[in-house]
Amino acid sequence: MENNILKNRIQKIRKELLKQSKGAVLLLSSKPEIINTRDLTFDYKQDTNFYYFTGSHIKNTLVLIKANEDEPLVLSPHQSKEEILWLGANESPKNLAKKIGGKFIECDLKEESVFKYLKGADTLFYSSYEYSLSNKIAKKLLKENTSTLERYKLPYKLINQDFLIAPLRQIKEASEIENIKKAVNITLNSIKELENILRPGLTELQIKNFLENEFKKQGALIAFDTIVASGKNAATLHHTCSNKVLQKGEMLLLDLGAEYNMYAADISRTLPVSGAFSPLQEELVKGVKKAQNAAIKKAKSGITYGDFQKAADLEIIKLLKELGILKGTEKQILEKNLHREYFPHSIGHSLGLDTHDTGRLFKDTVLKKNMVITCEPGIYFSKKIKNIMPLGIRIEDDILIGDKESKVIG
Ligand SMILES: [Mn+2]
Repeated sequence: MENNILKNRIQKIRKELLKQSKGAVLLLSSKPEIINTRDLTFDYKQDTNFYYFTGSHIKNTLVLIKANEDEPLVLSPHQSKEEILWLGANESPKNLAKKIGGKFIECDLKEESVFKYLKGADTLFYSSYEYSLSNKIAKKLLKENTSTLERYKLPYKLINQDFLIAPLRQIKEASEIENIKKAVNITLNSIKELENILRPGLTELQIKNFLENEFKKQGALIAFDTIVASGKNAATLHHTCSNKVLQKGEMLLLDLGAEYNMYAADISRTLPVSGAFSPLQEELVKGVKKAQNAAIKKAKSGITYGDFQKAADLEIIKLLKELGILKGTEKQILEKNLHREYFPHSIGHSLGLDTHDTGRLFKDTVLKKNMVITCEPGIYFSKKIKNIMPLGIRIEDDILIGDKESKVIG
């Protein structure tokens, strides 16, 4: 990543820190490795707030950005020869400091050692990730009473850093949009490849492996565990992929995303296992697609997330009425939320370095230019209703909010 982009972000966040207090400090920490079993760890993905300001995959490192100091501090311990032999040389913290216009300080990262660099600060923006060093330091401070902290000139106001950073991360820069676009296109290509081989007799797990292998062939990673659900399994929103064999006439629900340069895609499709939908399946899929189109058409800068959701809700309600499942006026159904039984999740979320990106969308959140969000209406029947066998349909695309309209990415 270009150094200027990083330096720019750091200066922007310093301005936000200054609005809080001259003594405000943002404490970013690299993600600790998490043990899976015994001495083996899970796949490593850098803490996304840390990455946003450093563009670095370095481990065991803290970065302190202070409101009243130009240069961020990079604190990192000495790496022993043995550590380097087993784990490779940590990306040099000295280079990282240079890259972001900061100062490198060798530090064992013990809490008391870090406190030295927090002296004089009154407000600490810490990481909400409980295993992170940033969070542990905040917890240690929280154990002390305010007067003790004031006496030792340590931060006594502790705030979750997401509140500070999310508004910045929610508005995507050009390079970020490019990365998301690449992730989306890799995901869509993989689905196309699957369509060429999709047939009854395959298992859900075989399909999951096929799709995830396609991501890797195209140079991407997997943003989140791929959901492959066929037939009635699709009525379970986060179905765990199984050895179930796909049957003729069933539908297949996919929810998947490639990760490219740390950025995620998040796409869902509902496909006919045998190549063509039945008339009833087609009616349902078209209804969900209509809901998606209505929401996409509504989405633009200045519109609330609530209105974006409502546009999709109204179409899903129309469909449920046509099917004879719900009765009453659209207004009544909407007010009583009767359609939620069949469309129980929200219409979308922010997308970026995290699949569920920082910056939660609430009913009254106003959409802004260059936000990237998902648009994913669905309809689910967990038991037979009328002539509909248990099934689930979800269609999800990623959209870029503009001033006058939103655009589907990909
Ligand atoms: Mn999603």
